[in-house]
Amino acid sequence: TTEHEIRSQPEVWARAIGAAADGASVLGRPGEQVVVLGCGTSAFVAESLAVLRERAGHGRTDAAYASEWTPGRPYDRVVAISRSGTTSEVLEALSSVPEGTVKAAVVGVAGTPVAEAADETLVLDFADEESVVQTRFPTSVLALARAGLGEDLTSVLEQAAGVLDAPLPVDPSRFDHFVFLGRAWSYGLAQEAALKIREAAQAWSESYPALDYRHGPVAVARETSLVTLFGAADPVLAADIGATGATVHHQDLDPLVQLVQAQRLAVELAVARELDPDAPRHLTRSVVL
Ligand code: F1P
Repeated sequence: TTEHEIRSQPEVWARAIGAAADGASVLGRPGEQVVVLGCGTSAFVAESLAVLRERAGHGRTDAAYASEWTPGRPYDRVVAISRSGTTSEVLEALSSVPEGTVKAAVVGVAGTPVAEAADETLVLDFADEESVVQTRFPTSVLALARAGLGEDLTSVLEQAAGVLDAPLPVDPSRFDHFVFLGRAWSYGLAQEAALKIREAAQAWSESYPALDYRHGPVAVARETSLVTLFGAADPVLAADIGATGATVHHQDLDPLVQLVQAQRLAVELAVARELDPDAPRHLTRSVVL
């Protein structure tokens, strides 16, 4: 299931991009001050989305874990992301949005409590998933957002189709420690990649803003560490990490396509460890309290 959902991404992203013309305004109209909320995977999507929107000049955009957000700073719009549309902390956050602020939601399933609690809802039912572990829903939200911000994603779709037809460039079973580093909007993707490794393969994984990795966390890097750089490669950083004996991995691909590679890595690692990536330990499809 997870593997099928990973493979379907170029096709599903194309639909998401097609939905941007009508749907992207739910994520914020130009000039609005916005905060984006979510839990787990959806919190990382919120982080990436906030950087993309602010950098595109569409207005101040913050991101927060739904469980930690309380109304304080004024916003024009609160955008909640939830594939299931049932996550308790997301519902709780929406219920505390002050009068006069637009409540918006991006969900995988129409008619769910999160969808119903919002004034404006974007339903990406074609990107919804059977798997517990999220793969194509979060990437589709980001593809839609980027298209809505005016990006042409034609080459991103081509890259994604290309990598899915090729074997992974690294054998994950050689490693027992996985680090993902990102910058700007790709930091959210790095966090999501590390979460995939934990969820699907129960392996030790970490994520940091790329240049912060040298400020402490690199102390545990060793020969069995695989450190993947998202976004543009930094040769000095790569050399510093390589000096620890760790393997540094970077592919010259769009960061969203690099996330697809990390999703595949998580599934391959799970299989190598004799785990079923479709049945992650201790997890349910959504957390309802
Ligand atoms: C959020 C989430 C998932 C996670 C797990 C529990 O769900 O934290 O990211 O993988 O399945 O739920 P949602 O609010 O996006 O449905």
